[in-house]
Amino acid sequence: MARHEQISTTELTKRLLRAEPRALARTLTAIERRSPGVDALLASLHEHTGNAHVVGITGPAGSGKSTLVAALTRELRARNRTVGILAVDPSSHRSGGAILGDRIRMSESSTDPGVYIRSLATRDAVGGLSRAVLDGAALLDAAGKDVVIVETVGAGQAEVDVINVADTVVVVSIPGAGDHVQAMKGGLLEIADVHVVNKSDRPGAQQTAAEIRNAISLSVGDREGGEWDVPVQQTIASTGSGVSDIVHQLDEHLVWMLDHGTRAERARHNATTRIRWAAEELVLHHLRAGVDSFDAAVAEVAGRRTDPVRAARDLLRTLSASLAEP
Ligand SMILES: Nc1nc2c(ncn2[C@@H]2O[C@H](COP(=O)(O)OP(=O)(O)OP(=O)(O)O)[C@@H](O)[C@H]2O)c(=O)[nH]1
Ligand SMILES: [Mg+2]
Repeated sequence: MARHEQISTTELTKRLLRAEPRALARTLTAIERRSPGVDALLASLHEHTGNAHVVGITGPAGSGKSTLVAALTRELRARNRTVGILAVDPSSHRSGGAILGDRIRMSESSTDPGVYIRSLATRDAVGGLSRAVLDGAALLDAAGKDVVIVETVGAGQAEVDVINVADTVVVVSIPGAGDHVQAMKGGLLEIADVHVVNKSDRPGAQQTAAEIRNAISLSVGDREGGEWDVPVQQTIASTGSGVSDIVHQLDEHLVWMLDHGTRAERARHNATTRIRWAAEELVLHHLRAGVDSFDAAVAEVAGRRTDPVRAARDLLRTLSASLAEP
């Protein structure tokens, strides 16, 4: 790496650790694009991570997630906690992040240096987005945010993957969405640490909350002692009603995880995922960069002069040789 680049990485790291908004914005863009140099930057930040409470908020489009995030942010700021927010927009044709930004901007948080908000989108495959979210959350963690909130529209497996980066997963439902409760089974229902029935100013909120409680007990069975008791909380995010209860439940969940070793378990899960992605990327990059040797291997295997496993081993051997270079 060139000397001036090294200096700028050090300087940028300092600014990031001070949570300077421009440095954060620049780095999040680099994370989205997976620009060269971003790995070195993240490497220098890694030792400063692991302190934030990462909260994932998911649920159907329009269920009030952004409104809830804005209300939660107000509650957290009232408790003097700093907040980083990533609004994930997998398709990028919607503007969830922008809407969330508007809500925050309309509120007191707009000029508050204790709040940093950014939407994340990437045209890459879902794995790419998950990785950007993990890296983005780590960045805001290193920047000293006490709570990092990730908002994502929950529809399928892709969102389950994205939200898995969180310490605490909040799933938002709305009244009268019986189909939604059905659809959650085998996915969001089980990964929720806190269920929220938002728009509880509408009819049927109590019934929806009861349906969710019922679905939880059916899927999990009778909880034995030592298991987190998933709360189902009704809120009206637009007025803030019930939101301080959510903050309380988030705190309780964090304490529970620390007491039960679950947080360390999630940290290991997180580390496993990140190592795998990094290794896969190195291998794929190597295979793409070495098109010639890859083509040669294809010819050898097709010509029955070698077999696929031996060819793969040979390719990986040259990879490890190239990694060993300074
Ligand atoms: N009646 C009622 N409306 C609400 C409540 N919370 C949010 N809304 C409204 O619901 C609409 C959608 O809110 P958002 O916060 O943008 O919902 P979202 O889930 O973030 O939407 P996407 O990010 O687009 O998926 C807005 O018009 C909000 O004002 C609530 O508790 N009650
Ligand atoms: Mg939204």
